[in-house]
This record gives sequence, C-alpha cells and structure tokens, in this order.
Amino acid sequence: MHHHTFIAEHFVSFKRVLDVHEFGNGNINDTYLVTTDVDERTRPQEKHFILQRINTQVFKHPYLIMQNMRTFTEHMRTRARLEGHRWVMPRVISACDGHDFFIDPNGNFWRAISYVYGTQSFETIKDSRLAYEVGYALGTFQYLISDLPIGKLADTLEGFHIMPRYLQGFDQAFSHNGHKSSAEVTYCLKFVEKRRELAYLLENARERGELQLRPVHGDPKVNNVMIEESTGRALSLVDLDTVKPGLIHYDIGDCMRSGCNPLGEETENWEAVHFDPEIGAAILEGYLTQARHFLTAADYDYLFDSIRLLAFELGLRFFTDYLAGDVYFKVKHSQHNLQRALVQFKLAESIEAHEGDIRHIIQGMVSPAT
Ligand code: GN1
Ligand code: MG
Repeated sequence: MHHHTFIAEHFVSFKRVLDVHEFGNGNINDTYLVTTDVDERTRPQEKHFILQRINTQVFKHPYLIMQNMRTFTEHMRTRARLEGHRWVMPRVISACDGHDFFIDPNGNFWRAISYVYGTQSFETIKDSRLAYEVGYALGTFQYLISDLPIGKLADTLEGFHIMPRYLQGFDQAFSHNGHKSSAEVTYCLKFVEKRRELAYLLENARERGELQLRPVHGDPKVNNVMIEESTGRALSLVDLDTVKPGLIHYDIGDCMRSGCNPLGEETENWEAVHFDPEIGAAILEGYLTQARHFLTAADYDYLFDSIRLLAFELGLRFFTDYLAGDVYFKVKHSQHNLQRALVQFKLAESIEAHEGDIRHIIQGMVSPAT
C-alpha cells in the first residue's frame, strides 16, 4: 500500500481510500487531497478530505492547534447558523482511535480536515468580483469569531506577525551570514535599513492600548479563500493553524499584500511586481461590509500602515530565511527565498508609491460621500 494511503486510512471507517495526491502549495505543512469511495451523490461532503502533515519544527504544539480548531470552528459554525450567514467551517476529522491526529511510525504528526465541497481557490485575483469576495471572506471570518474571548485560544505560533521580533531575527541571521552578497542582497539590505522604524508601528499602538488583541486568522491569503463554483461567492476561509489572538491588522494587511499583487508572490519577474489599487478597493469594500460592525476608529487609522507593513514583514521573513539557509519556508531552489523577498519588497515600494490613493480609498469608505 502506498505510504500516504496507509496514513489516510487511519481517518476513514466504513469507506475506502481511492487516491491521495499533493494539494495546493503550502510553504510550511505538507497537504494532500484524499478521495474516498463514498457515493458523491448521496454524501458529497465525504467524497474528499484534506490530509496534512504538520511541520512540527514550526508548530511546536500541534495538539494545541487541534484543540483551538475544535473550539473556534464550533463557535463560528453556531454563530453563522444563528445569524443566517452562508458560511462553512471545515470540520476536524477524528482518527479511528478517536484522537484528533495520527502519529506515524516515524513520529510525524498527521491530521485530517473536511474539504469544503463544491469550492475552489485561486492563486491571484483577476477581477474585482473575486476581490470583493476575498475581502468579504476575511470580514465574515473575523466577524464570526469576534465574540470568542481570546482567552479561549492558545497561542499556536509564538511571535507570529510580531514585526520587532522578525527584525531581531533578521539582525541575527545577518550577523551570522554576512558573506552572502549580490546586487539583489544589497538592494534588500538597503530596503530594510530604510524602514526599520516601521517595524514598531503596530506593536507600539497595541502597547499604548490604541489597538486591541482579538481572535484573528493569521494567514488570509487569496488561495485560502474557498469560492463556491456554482455561484462565485466566498463560502469559507481555510488554513486555520494560525488562528489565535492578534491584531486584525495582520489579517487585512496580509490579505491585501496577497490579493493586490496580480503577478502573485511566486513570480520570478520581481521587477514588474506592483500593487493594484482597484483590486485593493474591491477587497476593502467586501471586507468592510462585515468588519464595519466591529472596527474602531483607531482600527481604521492603522489600515494603510498595516498594508504596507505586512508586505515588508513577509519580505523580511523570506530574506531572513534566505540568509539563515532556508530553515523555515520550503524552497525549490537556492535563490527561492531571495526571489520571494524581492517580490514583497517591490510590492511594499509600490504600496508606498500609492499611499495617497490607498488612504483616499480608505477615507472614502469610513465616511462615504452622501
Ligand atoms: C506560509 O504555508 P502557507 O503558505 O500557508 C506562512 C505565512 C505566509 C505564507 C506566504 C505559519 O503560509 O505566514 O504569509 O507562507 N505561514 C506560517 O505564502 O509561517
Ligand atoms: Mg498557511
């Protein structure tokens, strides 16, 4: 029996595994789509499920992830039902022994989650309609989880999105790996040097009490939004390992840096990378239909900064990993993390160049002209 079929079989009873193949292109965990032999017409939700090997170098407490997932998916599913939202939360699928996971003979941590039936996802945004849905998905997610007390969520990834910590990590990696040099590396170093103070912007606002911790998604990039094939509407936001207390700005910044980059974060053509303000406006519009119910005036004040900061942050994380020898993100070649860093830094530059437009768009949405 194929190794992955053997693993998948631990999550099915009364049905057989027909196929397991790699799915998506996550940078951390290994993800597979499993196909079972159930009759698609009678039990469509069970035809496929997602099987994942959690990267325990990154996620040191996978049990907490599963515990969190039970807590907030349950909470959000109930709220969605009570308030009549068309929304689907993926379900944790127990292993046959009743646990939320399966540890294979090599010590790998595996878990299974339901696949949101009849949906697909996209790597980049081609039109405003999809952009609106992506924003709507993030707003709905944040809304449905907004009344869950943060004390109920464990911290699944310490320091995640805490920009001053990434800056520290960068300084360390740089001092140990100062030998890597090229025109691109020099560009990246200068880029970071010029923007060091930005790193403290959101965390200082949080320390001053202007911004509050809330439950956030942590990784709302475009390809985590599940779009219903028959309607084109967003039905779910998946990839839930980083749901934990944080600033909603991490989410909106991440969603915008991902959605408004038409070339995508994996392009080799980094010099052509740019921010598309029209897509940005549509994402924000969809987002605010839901988020306006819980955003404060201070939250709006930091929206622009968060868009700029999250592109900078991800670029810095990729660049640091490049300097450190690719210890965090999966890479396909030795320059991969450098290339990814350049993409995010170019994007951040474009966001800076569009600062006026973006602030104008946000302003127009806070106090719409009547
Ligand atoms: C990682 O593995 P994936 O693609 O879901 C990363 C995110 C980055 C993203 C960039 C836990 O997510 O923070 O935005 O790559 N996740 C973690 O593609 O570090
Ligand atoms: Mg992810």
